Amino acid sequence: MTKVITYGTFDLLHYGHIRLLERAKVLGDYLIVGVTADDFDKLRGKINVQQSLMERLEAVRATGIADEIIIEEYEGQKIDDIKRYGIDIFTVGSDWVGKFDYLNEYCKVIYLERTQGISSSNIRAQRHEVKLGLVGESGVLSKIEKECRFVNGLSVTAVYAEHYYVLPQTLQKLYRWEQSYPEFLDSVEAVYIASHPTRHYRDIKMALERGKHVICESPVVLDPVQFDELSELAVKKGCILGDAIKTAYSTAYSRLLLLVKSGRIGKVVSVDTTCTSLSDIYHIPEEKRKLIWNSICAWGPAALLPVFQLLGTQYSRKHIISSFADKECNLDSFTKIDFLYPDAVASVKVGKGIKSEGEMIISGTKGYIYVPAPWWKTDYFEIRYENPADNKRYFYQLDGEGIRYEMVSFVKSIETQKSMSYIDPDITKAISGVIYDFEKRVDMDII
Ligand code: C2G
Repeated sequence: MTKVITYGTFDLLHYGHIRLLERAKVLGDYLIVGVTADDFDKLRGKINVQQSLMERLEAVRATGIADEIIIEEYEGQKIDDIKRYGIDIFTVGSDWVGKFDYLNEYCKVIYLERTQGISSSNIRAQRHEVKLGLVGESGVLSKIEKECRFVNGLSVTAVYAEHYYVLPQTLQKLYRWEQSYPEFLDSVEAVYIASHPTRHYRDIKMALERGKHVICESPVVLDPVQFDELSELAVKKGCILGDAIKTAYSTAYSRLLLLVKSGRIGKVVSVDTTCTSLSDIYHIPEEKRKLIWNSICAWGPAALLPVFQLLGTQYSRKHIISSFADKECNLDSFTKIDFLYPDAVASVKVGKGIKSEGEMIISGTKGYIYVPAPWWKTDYFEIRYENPADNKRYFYQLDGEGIRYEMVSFVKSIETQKSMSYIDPDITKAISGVIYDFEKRVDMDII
């Protein structure tokens, strides 16, 4: 019996795929089809895959062509599979000519002519393109605009800023100075809000009232009551309201969470995170202080995310300790927050007026996870045990700091009308609650 194997993503299965499978089948007597797992596709740069692994598996199975279907999950799996299944022929479309010649060492390699005129990305590109507007003056907007170029189904068409002169150069061409915010909103279908946190509530509310989908830099709002109000408005309007903490969308970070939750380090007893970016926060001209994001807003959401995702938002007590560059403007140069849970503790340190080691350490009863600086945009982490020989290292490619994955998630939520799942709304609300208490000086000491 001649056994043939082929692999693919098979997203939005089309006749090009089916012709490939049919011709692969007649190369032998038994055809195995390897369908790529979501993470493996992400790792090899295919971030716009529209269908889930289950949907793609089902589509291939429904063709009735494959005798067996497996999942391709890691680099190098093809060699394992060829040996494990006793494969005689590996085949793939001619767009891969030369890429798999190394498999000739294990079996015969045949490249089949690719079917011209159809591809999953063409099908995806024919989908409706969501017109995205960028709001605010933050430098992150340049990264958003650049990363959106990798995202199918989304295009940045306009920018709105209260202070045109601070807009990054690359965005000024999208700025229409004569346009009011309502007129800007009417020209787009969705907005990415990165205005100053004190403006988020107003900017989000106006967008939702006009039926626009929203993803907003965290903290989404500075008062948890406002978050409840905006969440209800989003549901009423059938709009998405997403929290844009990029860390949540990085593969390494999300895999790290899964490993911790699966008990790999035992019970989590302590979560420690530090995020700093030293800037000259003490000499900012008076008139510009309102434009600056203070330390707790700039870094608090990222630093708090793992605490709330691993220990929950129902802490027993917290203690905020802050040092201020300008108390009246709420401009903290350094803030440390300690949390006490019934059976765990957490500590976050953030600062734009200090420099420290931006690492994360998650301590457990069997071992701990160490994420080196900058942990919040990491592609690497270690699980460490008492016996160093048991330590394990993990690397997951991270393109664009996680922003493109965040925007793919946003577009998918808009298309499916399912809320974004990476950050639980309760966590978004808890983050705004901590910042609310910071501003009201609740549970706080000042140094
Ligand atoms: N294909 C084709 N004609 C098309 C489109 C795709 O013959 N118009 C072939 C591809 O060459 C591939 C298979 O159909 O052999 C699946 O294509 P994709 O789903 O795009 O996946 P791809 O990443 O190309 O799969 O590691 C090998 C890769 O996984 C190959």
